[in-house]
Amino acid sequence: MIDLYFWPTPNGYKASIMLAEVGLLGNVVPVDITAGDQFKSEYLAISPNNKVPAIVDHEGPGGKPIAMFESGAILIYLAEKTGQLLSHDPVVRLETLQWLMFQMGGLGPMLGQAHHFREYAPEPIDYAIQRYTDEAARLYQVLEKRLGTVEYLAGEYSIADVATFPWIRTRKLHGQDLAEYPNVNRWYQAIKVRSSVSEGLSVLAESKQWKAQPGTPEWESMFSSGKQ
Ligand SMILES: N[C@@H](CCC(=O)N[C@@H](CS)C(=O)NCC(=O)O)C(=O)O
Repeated sequence: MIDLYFWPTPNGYKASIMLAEVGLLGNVVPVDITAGDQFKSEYLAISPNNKVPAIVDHEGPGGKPIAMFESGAILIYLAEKTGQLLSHDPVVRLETLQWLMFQMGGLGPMLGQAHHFREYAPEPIDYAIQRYTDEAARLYQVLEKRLGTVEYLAGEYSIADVATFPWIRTRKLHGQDLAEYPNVNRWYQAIKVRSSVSEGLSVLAESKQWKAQPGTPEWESMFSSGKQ
């Protein structure tokens, strides 16, 4: 049994989609990041960086419980545990890990900044909006070029796609339009129709309409510094 500590956000969906893909989606523990749940000591014991997602696998390595944070590590863990979505072919495996790291180290953080400065900053800062929207467009072009040569990021469907898909879903928030990226659009539509993806996206659907406007307690919970 695996507990998923979750809130419906792009990083959260990586874990819920992956658990659905490998048939292990079960107990979901809501971590309401708009209410400050991520700073509670019992959650920090599992996820010391106060972010979602996290998992606790009660049957981890050696049959012992293990807690995991960082979505990329969670995806690798679940892929290795189940033998799914991370090829045993050494070259495909390395392709998968490269594109997973591209998502973790580049696409996610930069799109997150674009989203932040476009939607959440207390006052508009033109330089930041321009910089991160341009960087989002540049990263989309990297994906566009790659997906013009392969069906999925590592050639076959893998954890690299699971990590990337939820961020492309929120493209309007970082100022991008799939009409400008036909290869990304083809890839996106192919993943969107997977039943496991729908299952992963349905987790805590009732909590999805959260808002975090500046000046609200929700915004404070997510963006004020020095919380820990
Ligand atoms: N590198 C982390 C990033 C996770 C992350 O940024 N999660 C956001 C939601 S998408 C969060 O929990 N924010 C709450 C906060 O920062 O207090 C991962 O990939 O797991």
